[in-house]
Amino acid sequence: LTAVDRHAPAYASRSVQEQRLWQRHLEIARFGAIAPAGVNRQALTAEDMAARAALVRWARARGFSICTDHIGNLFITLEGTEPALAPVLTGSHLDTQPRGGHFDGVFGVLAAFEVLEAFADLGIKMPRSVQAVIWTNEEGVRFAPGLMGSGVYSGALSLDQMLRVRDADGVSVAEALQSLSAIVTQSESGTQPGSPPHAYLEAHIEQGPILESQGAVVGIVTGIQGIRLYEVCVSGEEGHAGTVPASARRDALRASIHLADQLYLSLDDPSDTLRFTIGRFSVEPGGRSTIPAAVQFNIDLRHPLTTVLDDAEQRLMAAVANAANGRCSVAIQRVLARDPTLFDANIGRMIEKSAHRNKFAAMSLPSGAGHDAMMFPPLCPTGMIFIPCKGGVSHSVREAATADHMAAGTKVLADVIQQLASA
Ligand code: HGY
Ligand code: MN
Ligand code: MN
Repeated sequence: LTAVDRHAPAYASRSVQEQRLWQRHLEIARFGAIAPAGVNRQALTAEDMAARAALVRWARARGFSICTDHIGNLFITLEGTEPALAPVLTGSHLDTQPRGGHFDGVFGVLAAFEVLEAFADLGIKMPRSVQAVIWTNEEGVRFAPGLMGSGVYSGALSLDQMLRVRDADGVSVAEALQSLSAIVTQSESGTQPGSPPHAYLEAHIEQGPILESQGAVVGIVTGIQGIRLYEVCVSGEEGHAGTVPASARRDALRASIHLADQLYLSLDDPSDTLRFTIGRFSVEPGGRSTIPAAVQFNIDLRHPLTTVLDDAEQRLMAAVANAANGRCSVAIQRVLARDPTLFDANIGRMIEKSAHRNKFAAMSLPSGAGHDAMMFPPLCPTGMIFIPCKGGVSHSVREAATADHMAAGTKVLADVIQQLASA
């Protein structure tokens, strides 16, 4: 085949191997697997490191170069013929929710790696390097906030501040990162070239029911709704459950339940488009006969419009200020705020054309879920490719997707990347 043929847009997609992709998926699924289904592979734990180590082994076997940056993002590179050109980045995350599924994040990482393998199998060399990326701590379960690795990479979050974040056992991100050096030797690690990528693409399961209900295989993602994450701390005073009268109690749990109830009421949205979630609610010291001294809980707020998020934030802050007038003190910290993001229309068209060429039913849709991709529109043209997941279920052990849909999403990813890296 001539060089032109090799760069024929449909060329790369023909060399994506569904079975290889599915086998790698089954291998990664072992790291952090929980019985009888699902996975718990939280950021920078031994399970996360084991999954990263598998990717590094596979990358070394293919002769791809590997490096990390100071927040532990892992970059696997297929060198281009003109290394001075900004690379095309594609990837996602390996960390999961505590009772997560085997596809959220993983599919995007494995699709990115399969694309590198497909190019390498055919000896395709494009001007731009292509980097498959594993972003650190997208989920924000062990360490808050999520989107940490991509947030630091894109400059939206401070590296120093994130390195100091501690988990529930007091382990910092910096300490947890130390075990990464056993996987990627020092010579391979180091910060990435400062220049922004030429483009960023992410393949992901939809985590919603639209594609499946419409019979579509490929989702052309138009953008992601805005997201704001907060941490709330209510402080009271511990005491003996049997001796302290109600009139003298500073019961942090009672104050927190009242505040949470006020938040559910004031953030109720008749149009059901505002998404308000409290996912974690921890009580200290946690003795059955001790009056709670402190309660920590998170707030996850999302909506397609910034004006609605601003208004909701005002209502949220008013409820917190009102609760702070009680016997307990209340502190709230906004740990992440990302406006609604729009993806690149040109990349959207490339995704649509590839799906059409490969005869995959495709449709455009917005993303309700957050992704590392939301960090990139300020830096470079950005796009996402969705595939369906069963019943739209995600962040659950019931999450499921199929090998043929994974291969379809990966073929489209390969096509679009080949065009972007050849430009
Ligand atoms: O929370 C999210 O939207 C992402 O799945 N972590
Ligand atoms: Mn995800
Ligand atoms: Mn997720």
